[in-house]
Amino acid sequence: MAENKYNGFSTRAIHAGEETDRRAGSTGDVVVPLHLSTTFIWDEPGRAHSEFEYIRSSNPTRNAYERKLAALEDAKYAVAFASGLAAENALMQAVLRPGDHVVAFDDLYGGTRRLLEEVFQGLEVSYVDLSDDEEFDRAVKPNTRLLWIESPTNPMIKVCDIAALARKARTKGILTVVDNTFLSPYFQRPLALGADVVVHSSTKYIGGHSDVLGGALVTSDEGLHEKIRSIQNNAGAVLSPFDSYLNIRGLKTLAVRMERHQQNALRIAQFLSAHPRVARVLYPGLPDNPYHQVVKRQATGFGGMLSFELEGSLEDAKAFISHLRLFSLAESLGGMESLIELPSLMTHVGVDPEVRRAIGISDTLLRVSVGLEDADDLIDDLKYALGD
Ligand code: P1T
Repeated sequence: MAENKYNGFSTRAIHAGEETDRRAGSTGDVVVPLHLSTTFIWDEPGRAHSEFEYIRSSNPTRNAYERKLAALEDAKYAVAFASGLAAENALMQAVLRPGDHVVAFDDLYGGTRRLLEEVFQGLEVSYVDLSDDEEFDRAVKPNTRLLWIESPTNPMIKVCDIAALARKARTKGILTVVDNTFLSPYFQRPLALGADVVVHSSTKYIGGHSDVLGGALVTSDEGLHEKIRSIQNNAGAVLSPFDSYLNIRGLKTLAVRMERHQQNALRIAQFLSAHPRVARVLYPGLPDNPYHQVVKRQATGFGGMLSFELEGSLEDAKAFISHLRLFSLAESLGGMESLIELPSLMTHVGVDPEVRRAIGISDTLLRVSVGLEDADDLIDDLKYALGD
């Protein structure tokens, strides 16, 4: 299903999945059209006119988006869902049964934890620091079915050795899933590192403009793909045609956006590292970051997400935020505009305070989604809010 005839990432991002129909009588669209029809005619009962019957099962715009995303992850199949969590939910339904055990990175998006704990009751979940892959060996049990990785993690920007973990999991018959939201397929392709499935919240870098909610599951495992496709169709959390259209549009500029996100993030990380009011900066692009080498090995870039800890108290962190003029205080990430948030009171407020503390999410930890503005303006804004 994925088209492999183009080698370069941007060439594939722009062309894969939506070749122009040059047959006589076709309109010759250069851009895949937005198909809104919910239903399609049949020539006679039992004989549909085309491969399309009903929008939930299949839609030309969504199919084109799925083909493009699969091509970018070097995968055979991609399935597009209405949100990242809808995609995660479908994957859990496809592979997990009550009594199964999951090993997950201890630092995960809060919503993923809620799904594992509150929606899928009857699971056993061990949250461990997978940046040390021996923690995985210690956590595995006879009933372990799934290894759930985010790398880098949200919000502590920790990294694990995906290939080493996937190899260990495979020898034990455990499926490896990697949430690739933070680096996107431009910087990291987990299937090539041995993972079985990739999860995306396409709400972030894939959409890229903070205006479309979506998620996806990407795999080259045909059996798993069939199960996921069946759940998508039967449970119904599909991505709409318009949102598919927007994601196609987003993917075309992914490479140039990710490069600029990264350039800006590095400038900001360097600035913050040298500032006396900043206790520590978590960004693997800094050469002294503990994950710098592993990211260099398994990815082609460090991305646009960073976190940092201010010296002082929660009140100091709130005062700092209140003086920012360019960074918006908001959840989510991956859009054009720079965002900042306080995980302990925002994205991760639902995580048990004890667990938060153990992971390192302190009251003054700030997470930044570095946008595409001019780095000098972003740094000026930080300087002002830091009181320089
Ligand atoms: O919001 P949704 O599209 O359902 O995706 C959930 C999700 C999954 N995985 C990761 C790594 C995520 O960061 C998210 C959503 N995260 C935020 C909204 C946030 O501010 O971190």
